Amino acid sequence: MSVPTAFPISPVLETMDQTSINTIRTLSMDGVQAANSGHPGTPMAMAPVAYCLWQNFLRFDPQDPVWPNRDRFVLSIGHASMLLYSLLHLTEVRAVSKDYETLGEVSVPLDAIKAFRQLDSRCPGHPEYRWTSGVETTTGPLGQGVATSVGMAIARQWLAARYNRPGFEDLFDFNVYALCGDGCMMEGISSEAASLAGHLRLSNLCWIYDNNHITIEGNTALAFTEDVATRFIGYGWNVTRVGDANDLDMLARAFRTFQNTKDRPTLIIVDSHIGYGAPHKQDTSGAHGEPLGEEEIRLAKRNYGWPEDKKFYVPEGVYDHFRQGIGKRGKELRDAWFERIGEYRKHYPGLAEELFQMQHRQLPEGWDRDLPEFPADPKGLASRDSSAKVLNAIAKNVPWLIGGSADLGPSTKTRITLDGAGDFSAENYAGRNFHFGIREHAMGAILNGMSLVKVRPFGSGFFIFVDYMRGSLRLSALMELPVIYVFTHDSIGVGEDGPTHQPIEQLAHMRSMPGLITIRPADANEVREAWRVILQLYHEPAVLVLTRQALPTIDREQYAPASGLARGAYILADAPGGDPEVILIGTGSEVALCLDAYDKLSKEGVRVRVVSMPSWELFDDQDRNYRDSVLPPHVKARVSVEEGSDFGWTKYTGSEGHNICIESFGASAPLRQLLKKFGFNTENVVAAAKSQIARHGGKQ
Ligand SMILES: Cc1ncc(C[n+]2csc(CCOP(=O)(O)OP(=O)(O)O)c2C)c(N)n1
Ligand SMILES: [Mg+2]
Repeated sequence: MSVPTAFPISPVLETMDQTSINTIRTLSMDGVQAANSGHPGTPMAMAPVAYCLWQNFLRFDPQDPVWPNRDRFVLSIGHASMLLYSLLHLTEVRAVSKDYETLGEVSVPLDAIKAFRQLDSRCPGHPEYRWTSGVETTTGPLGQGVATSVGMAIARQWLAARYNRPGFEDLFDFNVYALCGDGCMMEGISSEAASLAGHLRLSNLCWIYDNNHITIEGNTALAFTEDVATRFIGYGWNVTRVGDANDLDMLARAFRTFQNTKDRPTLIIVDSHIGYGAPHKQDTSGAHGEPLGEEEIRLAKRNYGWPEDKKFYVPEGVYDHFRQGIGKRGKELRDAWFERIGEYRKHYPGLAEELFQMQHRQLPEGWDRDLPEFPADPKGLASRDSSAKVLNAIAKNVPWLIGGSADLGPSTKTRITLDGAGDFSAENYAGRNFHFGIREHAMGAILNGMSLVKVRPFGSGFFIFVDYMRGSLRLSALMELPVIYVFTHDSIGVGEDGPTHQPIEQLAHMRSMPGLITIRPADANEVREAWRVILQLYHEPAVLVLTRQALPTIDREQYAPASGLARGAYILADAPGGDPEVILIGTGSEVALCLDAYDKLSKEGVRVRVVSMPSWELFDDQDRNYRDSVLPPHVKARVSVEEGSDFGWTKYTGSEGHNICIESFGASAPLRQLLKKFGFNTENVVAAAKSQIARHGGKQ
């Protein structure tokens, strides 16, 4: 643990560069100290890097932090949040409303920094998108930020390919910078994302790696000795080094190298000293996760040539210095861009309108006009197949609906087959079909990044592999991004592939996540309605859960229309007079089974209601009257039928209800055998219904 003998001693503050850097450092230290929690060391070390980038390179207008062609800055080391908050404060970034209006006030006032990590402060523990204007994406789970930055870079390439036109070649030319650390580098998601970024030759992407050799447990020698540079060269990246985080000239050179590299992403490896300037904590994990302490702060400030007793001190001229740098440059670029977009609108009114709608998360007029109707058909089709038809009908009218799969497109049927849709690749950034490779976790984060740039992305895979992407999916929900996840092979219905491929607890898992809408449609027409709902989501990601096997297309003349899906659950078939003695509740492939049982029971004179319940979340959102009309509280005899865990079902069936479910892992066998083994047959549903009626005292 070497502590440099000489710190930059500057009794008179040397230059505005140095003063600004030290302001970032000391604000960060003071914020963490006041909160008595947080991570001071990395902001202290990386302040010059962030300063150099923001002040000299970033094309970002603090007055309008949502300008579409701004460069993106992602703080993948979310624990170093004070670094970002200091920058947002010093550059006087303005707050933006949920409707994308720039408000007059600043996003991060000094009081917010003083209230770092306190309830309702604009400076929460980790940067939160939507909560603090200027935060481009929520970070904290290491690796997510860098992976998300790949999605942003991809979306920019796609926007450029579609919307940049002769005379407007630079309409979209923004760069994406992400600051990461050892933790991000160790997380597998960064490898997945970097591999894809290299493959796609995303030259607008720059990761800056804080190579400080320190993580929480101590020196990285404990667990991380790989050669990161060689690894990234292997991915096809341009790799450059800056041997000293304080060397502004070398940093500037590295950023210029990035800007001049036109055929691949760039990794800048920066050697830094965590806790720079703190005499007892520098280069130790002690600088990572706890406040420095009053005395250490005093000594560090002395080393910086800073007034030792001043807290949250912003020397005169610092705000103005930032105004003259990033502020002036950003505003000029932003204003010029809006002038250009006015011109663009004259030349390309259609494209300009698309951009406007996309950037405001609106849908084009008539977006749903080609949605198919599916005729009743006892043989039916798999919901993945009906979904393919619906997806394509929408993709025809929503040009920025783009996405793909983690190497399972032929199985998930998510290919956009329209003429000219094409494949997104390094040679064709205009393609609408994406190949994420077998990288589910990164796919989720990349979808988030794409959504943050406001295209409408979808990603697909086998439902079981949602386990591989939970971290990024959770961030979709936390950030309230309308990302679309299409998951097929949704149950033991996959048959022979066996328990490794048969989801059991995944539905419960999805339903337990706040802010996520999960829909498991029962037939082709419910699939259409599911997509209709999903496209109109504004603040929620959706998980569409589909079958591999065929599902009968329900006769909607006989039973209720599929539009009931929008309310989450609806009465599909009812007892005479709407007065059931037992309710069967099914989802997805099990709804047909409920209808069979309904037929049988009705013939025996039992008064049955069948409720199709494709989405718990949509149902829970309905008013009490509606919910009670579907599941009348006095009807206690209830049976749920779902090929998965019963976890949570008692919410609808009551503790005295019956849940036909699967409480173990599945098994490898043809579906017919599995249905028998796990009891998914009409006899079982009928028997459960009768025993429920008996249990609850017969006719009710
Ligand atoms: C996925 C994930 N795992 C664990 C953590 C907890 N954590 C926060 S910071 C950190 C160490 C990070 O080390 P590094 O990235 O080198 O940052 P530095 O300490 O150098 O700032 C860990 C393990 C986390 N935030 N995210
Ligand atoms: Mg580190």
